[in-house]
Amino acid sequence: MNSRPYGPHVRVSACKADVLSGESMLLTRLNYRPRPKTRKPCPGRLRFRWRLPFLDHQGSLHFYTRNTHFSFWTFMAGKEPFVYIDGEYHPKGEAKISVYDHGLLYGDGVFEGIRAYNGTVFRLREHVERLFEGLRVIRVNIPLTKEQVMNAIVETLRRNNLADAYIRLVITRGRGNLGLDPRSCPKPSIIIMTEPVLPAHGKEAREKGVTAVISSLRRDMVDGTSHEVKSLNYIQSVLSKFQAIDSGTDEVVMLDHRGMVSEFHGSNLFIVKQGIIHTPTSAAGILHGVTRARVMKLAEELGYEVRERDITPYELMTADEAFLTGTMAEVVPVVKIHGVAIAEGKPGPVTREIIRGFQRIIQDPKEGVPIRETIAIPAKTRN
Ligand code: PXG
Repeated sequence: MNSRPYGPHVRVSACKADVLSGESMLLTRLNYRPRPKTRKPCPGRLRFRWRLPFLDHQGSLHFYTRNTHFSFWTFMAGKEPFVYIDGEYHPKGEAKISVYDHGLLYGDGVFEGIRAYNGTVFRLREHVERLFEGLRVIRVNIPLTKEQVMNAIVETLRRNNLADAYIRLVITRGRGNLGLDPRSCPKPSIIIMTEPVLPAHGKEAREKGVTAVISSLRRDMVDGTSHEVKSLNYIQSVLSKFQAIDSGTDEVVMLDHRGMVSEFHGSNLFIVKQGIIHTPTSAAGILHGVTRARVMKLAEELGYEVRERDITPYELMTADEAFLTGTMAEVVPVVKIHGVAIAEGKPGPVTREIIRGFQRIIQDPKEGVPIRETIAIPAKTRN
């Protein structure tokens, strides 16, 4: 489901990676078309050699230009989407950083993937907290407070006229020389990209469930560089994703160095056994998922017992239910692992209840920061 070949007339289903490639909605179910060719780049302005506008399956109008695709409202605003870089807003086609940036040269940086639903940035504070934790571990100091980072995100969404969006926040070590010594990089780069997301995104996966294979690559041992840091180095996850692609599954389960279940290549893992919900601990090298934390709380609110513990691949394959959680994926049932059907091989009742609860939560303005609001910057305490 997640692999989408280029080419005309390909029907592929919408899923979580659609917006991550910067080509969101180009490849969703109804609207795949090859991009039209334009003669000259004309950065920052719309170019008029397009194909005909088209409607998506939600009835929204979409356009293509050379570099990107526009929703109707962005088109009405007459601009390319803006990308925030170090306090400035650049049209997407001109948003560039140096090839000497250590984020590119060494994967030296951290990032966050965040969602906005219906005008509220879902759990924005939690994402920014995790980002700052990562920055502390990798020893990058940015000249912004958490509140200023949150304000930059909501301002980027406002400028791009987005209410339902995927937000990518990236902090890199910055420009340096070719050696890996971080001391050659005096100034980190702060980047915010946003893309529209269709409200019905991921519906099919939620309803039918997805399949997974177990990766032959293992999550690193837990030290400062384990997957607990959401760093710019995702090679392990990318190579594992190839294993899913090669075996025709949607997802891939990562084990830790002991062979215990860790997480998926880009989402956290839960199983249900005899009515109890289990999920691996951070000792298994998982990312402390923002969605994972909210789903654990939700499960408890719904009356379920949630246990964080080691899970063996055998326990995973013999679970009553399994599901994954992630910002883009939300909550998705996993119905087959390494060729073994999970129970009946279809989404189970607990998972479906969690999905319903989560769909409610994401529409709740109290679960995040409204885009129209500016985040108050706490007064400095004098001493
Ligand atoms: N584990 C890993 C390794 C992740 O990358 C999650 C868990 C879920 O965390 P949140 O905080 O989102 O609940 C992630 C985050 C993709 C993609 O294309 C996925 C993530 C990040 C970047 C890209 O699937 N997931």
